[in-house]
Amino acid sequence: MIGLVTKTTGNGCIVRLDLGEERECYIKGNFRIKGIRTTNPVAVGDYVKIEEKSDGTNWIVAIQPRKNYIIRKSTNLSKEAHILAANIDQVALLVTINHPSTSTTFIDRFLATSEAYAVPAILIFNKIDILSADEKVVLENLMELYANLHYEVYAIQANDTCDAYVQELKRKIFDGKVTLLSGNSGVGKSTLLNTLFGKQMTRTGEISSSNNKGVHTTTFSEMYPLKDGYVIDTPGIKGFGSVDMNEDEVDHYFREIFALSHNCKYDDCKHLEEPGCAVREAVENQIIAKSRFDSYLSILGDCKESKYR
Ligand SMILES: Nc1nc2c(ncn2[C@@H]2O[C@H](COP(=O)(O)OP(=O)(O)OP(=O)(O)O)[C@@H](O)[C@H]2O)c(=O)[nH]1
Ligand SMILES: [Mg+2]
Ligand SMILES: [Zn+2]
Repeated sequence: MIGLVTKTTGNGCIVRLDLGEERECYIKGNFRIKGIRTTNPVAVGDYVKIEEKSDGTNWIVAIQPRKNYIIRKSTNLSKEAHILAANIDQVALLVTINHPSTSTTFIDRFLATSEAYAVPAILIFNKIDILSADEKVVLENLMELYANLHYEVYAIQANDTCDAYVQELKRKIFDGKVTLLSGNSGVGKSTLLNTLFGKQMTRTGEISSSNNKGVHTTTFSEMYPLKDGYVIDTPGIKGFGSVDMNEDEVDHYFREIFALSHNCKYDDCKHLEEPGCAVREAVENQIIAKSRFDSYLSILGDCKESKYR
């Protein structure tokens, strides 16, 4: 039997069969990906072959080849990675200007990673109902910045069941696709999921008043079937470890930087100190946003660091 992994638990997973029947399965054997150590061999979104034993237990015996997968590297030096999900069509990144505040570095790292995986990203600004006047200006500027880079951008109130944009997401953007919801803890991923389904599918949590951050309410990825398509709720992430990017390919994943890099004097320009750098000139002339260039530099810095580690 072939089924779809919709949830991973401590030592097994839930597998959904063709007709919607769900079975709890154990994992048999070693399915690790060559070259990277992962904490979970089987991920939400995987298509797997299962076998039922005579004692009634179900076992995953094989994983179908993955179209793609998104990993999160652990921040310590162990180099272990966690597969957030497999076989996804698009990622929806939820961000908030405040309560909690999402940094532009985080947004840009996420977008760069999705470019590297060639998975389309949608940027959703949430909690627009609780923005101050100043924060609204920040919102407008950021929406304009990313829309100009040709990202699909939305501003929503996830806990409002009547929000027109939430309904649009449901009808036009999420239907017929496998969408991964991602973002920092507390930005409202689970809230959006509940609103999309019109009922409480999963638990949501408060924002800590002491540090203005989420409290990691969702702890495992889980996939929920829409009329046609799936939405995957994931635990909040702090950082999104870049895939192993080479120093000289980081600029490929920043659309506007890549476009201008062809005008740099040197083919292998990294846009640091090189003479005749069209990218730095564009930053100075505010054609490229300083925040984007800073994010580029921060990923480049990481590449250097891991090279000497
Ligand atoms: N005012 C306001 N509050 C919201 C909105 N969306 C979510 N919240 C609140 O924000 C808090 C956190 O929401 P969650 O949905 O649990 O956040 P999450 O992203 O799933 O967090 P983790 O599971 O920890 O990663 C809850 O108290 C929600 O009610 C919104 O649009 N406006
Ligand atoms: Mg959650
Ligand atoms: Zn350059």
